[in-house]
Amino acid sequence: KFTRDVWFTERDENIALSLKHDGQLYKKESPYQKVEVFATQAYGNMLTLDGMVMCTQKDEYVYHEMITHVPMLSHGRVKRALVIGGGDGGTVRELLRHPELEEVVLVEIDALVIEACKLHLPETAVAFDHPKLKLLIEDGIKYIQECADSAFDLIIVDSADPVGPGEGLFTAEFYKEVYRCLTEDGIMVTQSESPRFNANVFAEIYDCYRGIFGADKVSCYLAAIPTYPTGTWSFSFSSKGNAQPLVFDRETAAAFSRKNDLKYYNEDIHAAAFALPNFVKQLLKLK
Ligand code: PUT
Repeated sequence: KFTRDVWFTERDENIALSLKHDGQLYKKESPYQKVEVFATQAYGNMLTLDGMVMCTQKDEYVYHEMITHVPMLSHGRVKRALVIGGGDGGTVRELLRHPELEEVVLVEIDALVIEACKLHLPETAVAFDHPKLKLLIEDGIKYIQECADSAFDLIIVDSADPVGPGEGLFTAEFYKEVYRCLTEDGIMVTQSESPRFNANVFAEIYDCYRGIFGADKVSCYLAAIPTYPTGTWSFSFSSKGNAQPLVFDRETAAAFSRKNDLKYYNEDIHAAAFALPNFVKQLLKLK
């Protein structure tokens, strides 16, 4: 019997990532971007924005556990957290596992991202009705400009890639506002692209964070995410005060990981994620 293979391909100028799929489950154009969901054979349903992979059912846990539990366990007393972007819901799902959090504000610009994920990635879009969550459909840049000083202990920039509506989330003006809105011991964490695939953007944004937070206050950590181009993905950890990513309670982290049956994060991964290969150190101009 003849069957035609159908592939989704995320393309750059000289590299591509392809996943075979059984069909497109969702396709709408919002004022900001093209929002699509494909039923991939290897990784389950997959959200893409303007042709770029945002998350898949089978590996989203890596990204969402690492962008949340590393800062939460490093700080230890986060009461108020802000997530900018993150309309798939995975980041707030993970944050809300921490009982010490009193409020999480999620600011997503595009209601269609939430709609697509509620329909087709129900495991990530699972916490939108949580009583501690305040969900706002608005521009994260405008929100942060109008946000009060020192309003949040943790700000997570869970952006798409730096094209389209995500572009403004990669500017010094934006990060200066984030700094202002953090409490004095607050932490900013961002997804900071791939040091292999997006080496120039990667190096530039770390220079930018250091200019705002101070050279010794910014760290990079890595995780293996198979459906992002090259599989090597990075996160930045910037501290306004004295919170340090490697000063955390290993027993608390281990117990948290066990209690929540996490699939990626544990106390060893937390520490090991900050060990950087030499090519990454060179990009970051570290010794
Ligand atoms: N928040 C999704 C990150 C995008 C990676 N390509």
